Amino acid sequence: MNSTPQYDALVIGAGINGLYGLYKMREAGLSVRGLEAGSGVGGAWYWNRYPGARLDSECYAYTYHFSPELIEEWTWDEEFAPQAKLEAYFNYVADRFDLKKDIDFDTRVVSTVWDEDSNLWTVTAENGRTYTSRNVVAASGILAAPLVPDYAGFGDFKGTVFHTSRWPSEGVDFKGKRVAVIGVGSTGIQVAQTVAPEVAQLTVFQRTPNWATPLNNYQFSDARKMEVKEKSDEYYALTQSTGGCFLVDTDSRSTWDVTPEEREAFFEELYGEPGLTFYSRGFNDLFTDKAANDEVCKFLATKIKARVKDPETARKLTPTHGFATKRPPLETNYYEIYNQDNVDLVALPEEPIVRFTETGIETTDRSWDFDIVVLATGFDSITGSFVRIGAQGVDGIALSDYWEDGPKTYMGIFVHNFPNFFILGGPQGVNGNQPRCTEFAGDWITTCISYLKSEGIDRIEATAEAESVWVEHCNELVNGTLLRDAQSWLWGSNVPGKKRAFTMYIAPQTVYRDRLREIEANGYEGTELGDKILVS
Ligand code: NA7
Repeated sequence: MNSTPQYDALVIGAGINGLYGLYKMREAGLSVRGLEAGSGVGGAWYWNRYPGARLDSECYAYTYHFSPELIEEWTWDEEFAPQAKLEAYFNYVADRFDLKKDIDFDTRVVSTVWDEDSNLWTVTAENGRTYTSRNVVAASGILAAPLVPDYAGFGDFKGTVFHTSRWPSEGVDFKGKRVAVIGVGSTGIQVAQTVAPEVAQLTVFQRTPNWATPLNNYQFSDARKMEVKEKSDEYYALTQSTGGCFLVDTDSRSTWDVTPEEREAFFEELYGEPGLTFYSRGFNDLFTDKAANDEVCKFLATKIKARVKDPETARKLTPTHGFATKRPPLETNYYEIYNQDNVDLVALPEEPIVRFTETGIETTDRSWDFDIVVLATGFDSITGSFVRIGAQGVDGIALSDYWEDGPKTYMGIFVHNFPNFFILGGPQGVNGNQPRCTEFAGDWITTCISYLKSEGIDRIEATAEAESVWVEHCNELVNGTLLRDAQSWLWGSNVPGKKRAFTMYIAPQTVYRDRLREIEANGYEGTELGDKILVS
């Protein structure tokens, strides 16, 4: 193979992470091309256009901080932006920095093959386009590979079925329709609470109830619109100081440092605050002390009982797992929809789906006719989209096989056996408020690739030892918390047949960033740097 690549780097994915990576690498003078399966930019905010799709992190703390001009020019209207506003934002960014000319859209990568002789990747898309590159930056997203359950009779249903992350851009008319929503994660809850007022009948199929807390969104006054721009540096500094890159951090007190009355008052205060505050500003033992976590659950169970009139429905809606051991959804009047006569809840563990029929769905106890079935069933999370790009590393080893027992990475960026393959926003690395976490990782990867190029080094690979130490560290961290017993997509337990393995790094991002700085300062310790000279 000719060892002169077309590109220094190919960035797979033009979502939040990929767009940023592309921008940074181009600014650094690298030749770089973006490959995107969709027809537009925005990633999650391009694909997830279902009714009610909305951010649950504060938008001004979630989006990019790299350009003061961008912050000045763009105006947020409310605390938690809806999908259309976010898609518009990412288009604005892409146009403002002229990124689209460097992206191939409608280009779903299906094969990414390493050649050991030339130290190059050959990347092939479903549409037949082929590229060669010295480096691949996989930014395909942790919630990007949709999970569609395999129900008996699924193909017989004559109504319309949509997975929430493959939503038609022209929208769907729910008015007066008989609708099923399967799944009650963040997405299912957003869909159900949004369509409930207009449908003829809504039936929500729930496998596991979740602890949803109020989003408490609010519209910005003109003064507030200006304030979020003016304070952007202050907000940014906050996101860089907290564990999850959110605006708030864990309370310094334990649950037991306060009286029961003070505790109740604190929970009540958090319940009235916007967004993920309830868990990101909770007591410091929320994730380590079961009894402490139980106190939160008791408080939230009381709220469900108070908001849902039918005690049996309230019981079904009340989870048994610890608060935030699964990612907690945010809601707006979600619990109240069950007080409507035309809304039903089906608890699947008590009444499983038997089959789809031509006209609807049958459970063990009942059957319904539906016009529309919404699959809010989530994703082959964290690893799914990375495996689906068909990466084959040294000696043709497939990433899907290498990760069969769970993801193995060094710092969530490198994978042993996969030289010059960088993950931006994947397993075992960045975790929390994604854009704010990945900005640092994107800068770091850009510096690394630029360094390799300037030094004429054409190969970098994590050592097996560094990788196994990191994987072990990630596992140790989770084993010290209540997350260790969770049934959640963080463990892959939502995907039938997927081996249970923890996929994330859960120490504070401040610690993560320090470690990356250290690795860079020590000449990329934990990796082997090749000594071949680049052919120019
Ligand atoms: P989630 O959070 O994975 O939620 C998916 C939901 O679908 C969840 O309630 C699942 O139940 C349910 N599910 C999955 N498979 C089935 C089958 N076969 N039958 C019935 N129910 C099923 O995905 P979301 O899209 O809601 O949210 C993803 C993230 O996006 C979210 O956390 C935020 O970070 C934003 P389970 O709980 O697995 O029993």
